Amino acid sequence: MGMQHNPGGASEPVPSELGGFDQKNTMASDTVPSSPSGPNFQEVQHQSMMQRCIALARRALGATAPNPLVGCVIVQDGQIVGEGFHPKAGEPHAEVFALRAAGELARGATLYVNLEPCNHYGRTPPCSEALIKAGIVQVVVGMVDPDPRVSGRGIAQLRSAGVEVVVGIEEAACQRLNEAFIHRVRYRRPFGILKYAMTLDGKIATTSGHSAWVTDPASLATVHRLRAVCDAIIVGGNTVRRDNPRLTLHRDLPAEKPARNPLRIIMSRSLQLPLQARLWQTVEAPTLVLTESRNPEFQQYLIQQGIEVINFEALTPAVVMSYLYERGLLSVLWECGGTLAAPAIAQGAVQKVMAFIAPKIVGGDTAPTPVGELGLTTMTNALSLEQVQWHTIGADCLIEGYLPRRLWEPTRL
Ligand code: AOF
Ligand code: ZN
Repeated sequence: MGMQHNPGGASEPVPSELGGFDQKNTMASDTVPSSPSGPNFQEVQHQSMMQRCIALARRALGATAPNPLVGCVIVQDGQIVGEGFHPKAGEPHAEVFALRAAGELARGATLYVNLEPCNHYGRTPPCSEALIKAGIVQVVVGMVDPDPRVSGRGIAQLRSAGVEVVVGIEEAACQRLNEAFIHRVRYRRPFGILKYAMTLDGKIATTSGHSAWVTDPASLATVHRLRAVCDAIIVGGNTVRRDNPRLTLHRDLPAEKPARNPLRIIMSRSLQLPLQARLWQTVEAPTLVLTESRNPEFQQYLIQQGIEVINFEALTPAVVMSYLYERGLLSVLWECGGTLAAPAIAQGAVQKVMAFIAPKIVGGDTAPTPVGELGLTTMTNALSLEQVQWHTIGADCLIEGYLPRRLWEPTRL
């Protein structure tokens, strides 16, 4: 006891999305609220420690696929005696790291974890049993695990062993942290984000195709941070031909947070792609080309440069998302132009939209726009985003929101 009460230490994520995608990347309170004065003391402590679990979990953002982001804190007599997070699939779960750190001090302690402890033998043994064995007497859980292998059974086992279990602390924040994992488990697809940058008059490039840069450097830095927390970026052949992008994080990330480049994916039916392109350099990040064109010479040319090529009968956004689910991806960032963005939306490959808007006007009747033909003829049919948030980034504005579920949720029979 005697530690400083600091419930406000929890960070306000800005912008908040995708695993609590966090611009400031600050750490939540590392102290347990002190002085048990008033009836809300315990609730404040629970919330504060759960926020700390979330902050710990975020340290592995972008590295855990197909597994969730999980952080864990163990508290004994008002002191944090152990904590940990899940670093990547195949490594121990967050609870195991926290138990190791706490050692004998776990006996009689309370354990906080943002996701229900597992109760199955997967890549690692069940955490519920480890908690019981270590003598944990109370477990505070952020949310029930949507994974059907667990889904309530971890909690039930703890309770049947006499452990007190509290469920649902900071539940909305825990769900947002793992929105990609929840989507993946529930719908057997990765979580899709469509990101684009446009001018105030709705153009993503000039009529001649020039697009560097629509937004200001602060927005670009935000995009790079977003890339770092996604498992893959998808573009179409047009983007490669017109923009010759690198799709990496470049150099603007802090040295203590080394860049983790996601898989760069090009969807190209025709395989009419340039011989020289920045995406063919795979030293910084891997490149995957998805196609339906049997062009053995060009495919061979790509493979020789370390690029993976996968052939499909019919290459569509829906088929690609199903394939990427099988590959174990949690989240996919669509950074394509309007021609690919439209079918991606129509086929349910996009759950969230992040639109950067720069206060610039470029005009041009034929200048490209972010979303191509959707077949909508009346404004009443427009796709209205839900849970919309606005952020200002320098002079730009970022609008983020979720596409209506009816677009992507499979209809139940
Ligand atoms: C994690 N990290 O800290 C917790 C998880 O294949 P496994 O054995 O790693 O099991 C993965 C499942 O374990 C995952 O889908 C989730 O249901 C549960 N909890 N997973 O990766 C953790 N606590
Ligand atoms: Zn576990």
